[in-house]
Formats: sequence, C-alpha cells, structure tokens
Amino acid sequence: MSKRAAVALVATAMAVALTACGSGGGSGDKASGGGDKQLTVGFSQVGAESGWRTANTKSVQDAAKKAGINLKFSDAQQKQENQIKAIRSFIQQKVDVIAFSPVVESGWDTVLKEAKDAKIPVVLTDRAVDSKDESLYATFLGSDFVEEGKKAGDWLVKEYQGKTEPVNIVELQGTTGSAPANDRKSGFGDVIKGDAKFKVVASQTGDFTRAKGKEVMQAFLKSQPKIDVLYAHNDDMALGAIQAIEEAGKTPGKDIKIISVDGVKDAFTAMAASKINVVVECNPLLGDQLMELIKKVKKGETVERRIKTVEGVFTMDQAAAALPNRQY
Ligand code: GZL
Repeated sequence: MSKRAAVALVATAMAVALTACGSGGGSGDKASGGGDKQLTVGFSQVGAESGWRTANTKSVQDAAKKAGINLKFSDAQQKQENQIKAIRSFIQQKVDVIAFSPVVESGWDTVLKEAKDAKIPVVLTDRAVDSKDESLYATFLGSDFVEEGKKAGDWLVKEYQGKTEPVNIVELQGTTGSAPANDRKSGFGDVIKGDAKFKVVASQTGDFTRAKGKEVMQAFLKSQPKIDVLYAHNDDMALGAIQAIEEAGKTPGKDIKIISVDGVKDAFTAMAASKINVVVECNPLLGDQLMELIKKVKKGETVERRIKTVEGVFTMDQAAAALPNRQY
C-alpha cells in the first residue's frame, strides 16, 4: 500500500472513531450535556390568585430554565376543568413528566389514570389530591397545611394564656375544597377546641384573594357584634381584610388581632406596621427541588412519596428585622 493510501486510511479510521464517540451519548461531546435528551415537562399551575402563587410560578419557571428543562406552562385561573384540559394536552404532546398543583383535592383519578396509561409520570407540588390510588403520582412536594393550622392555633392559645373572657374568631378560608383550606382549618380547629373561650363565630371562603378577603371581612364586620381575632388562610385575604377593618374605623392588630399564613413581603410590611400579629410561613420557593425530583422520577430513581417543605413562624416583633431577607 502506498504511503498516501496508508495516511488516508488512518485519517478515515480516526474520523469514524470520533463521530461514533460523539453520537453515542455517554462520554460524548460534553457541550451537548453528555448526549442526554432535553426533558419536556408539562406544568399546570393553579392560577395567579396571590402573592404566594406569583412567587411559586417564578420559582418553577426559573428553576426549569436553570435545569435545562423545556417547560410547557399552563395557568388554570383557579378552575379544575382547565387543569384537566391542560393535563390531557400534555398527554397528547407526549411530555416526559407532568407536574401540577391541584386547585382542589378531589376529582383527579380519571385524568391521572390517562397519564398513567400513557406512561407519563406525574409529580404533585404545593397541593395534594385525595386519590386513594397512590400509583397515580410518583411523589408530593409541598407544605404540611395541617401543621400550619396547628401553628396558628398554638400562637392564639399562647396569646390568650390565663385569660377567661370569650374570644370571638372569624375565619377567612382558602379556596373551597383545596388542601390548604381544608387542612389549615382542621389543624387550627384541633388546637383551639381544647379551650371553651375560643369561638369561631363566622367562617367563609375568601378564595385566597385580596378582593374577596376584603368583601367577606366587610360582611363579618356588619354581622358580628364583637370580633377579637381574624384567622386568614393566606396573606392576600388578610391584607384585604385589613382594608375593611380600617374602613370600619378599627385598628388591625389591636382591636382585631390577625393571624395569617404564607409570609409574603407585603404581609411582613403590614406586620412591621403592627397590623398583623403573626404569620405562619408557607414556602413557595419549590422550583429547584421540584426540577431535581422530576429528573429523578424520569430516570426511574426511587424518590420519597412525600417531601415536606421547611418553614417557620414570625411574630410582629420579628417582622422588621426579617423583612429585608424575605425572598418572596
Ligand atoms: C399553599 C398554596 C396557597 C397559598 C395561597 O401551599 O397552595 O395557595 O397559601 C395560594 O396564597 O393562593
């Protein structure tokens, strides 16, 4: 074989070897991320009803970008039928994983069975479903709302320690049928039922929004001769209620003590102004943890069935110092 032919043969062999290595994934070209296919995730969000939700959406979207995940995002405007439609669309598009925060607890089995039949894993985040069939979702990442309700009740018991006169409580519930509304109500009720002076004289949904929270608080102020405490299932309803209380010529945080949940910046600002007495934190910044979970689930790795977020309780005296560090 001539020298020229031998050189051509070696060059060809080397070119074939490089191509095979690059296209084979694995130890291939690092720039393409080792050849891993980009994950496509369908995410159905509850809506845009509160400061908490806005922060949660940003956290999920930013985390998907950081993780190199192609996110198909749908806002359900707090309607279950829109979430079901979105999940069906994700199934048709053959996404790799479906993640969603169920607006209410019930009514998901049919559509989740469709996802299971299509072999698309489902990850629950923020809120839970009441399905008995645990094979319908891989894991649930979110807060313990019963615990949050208990923390709210514990603060109230401590605040009125040693007192005997009746304490009239009004309650602004979250979205009817949602896990946070159901569980924050039951956790709170379990704690205060041990002391007869506590009486929930009115309890109604404000749908987690400021507008509705104000409207329902106005009705409470008209119908209730004496209100000592407001327990609001989220900050947005508490902030709406504060407007109603002030318009009625009363001082929020003093004439009517306020217990709220979430811990958004506006609530800390109100607490620093002595208008809210205590905020039970509910962390919306779940994005990074969610994307890591999604990658593990897609790879078929074992993940915990229930992953709880870590969160605290902040009282009025702590608000001013905590405010600059609040991330949502
Ligand atoms: C709680 C979340 C609730 C928040 C509200 O995890 O689902 O929904 O407490 C939000 O602010 O609207």
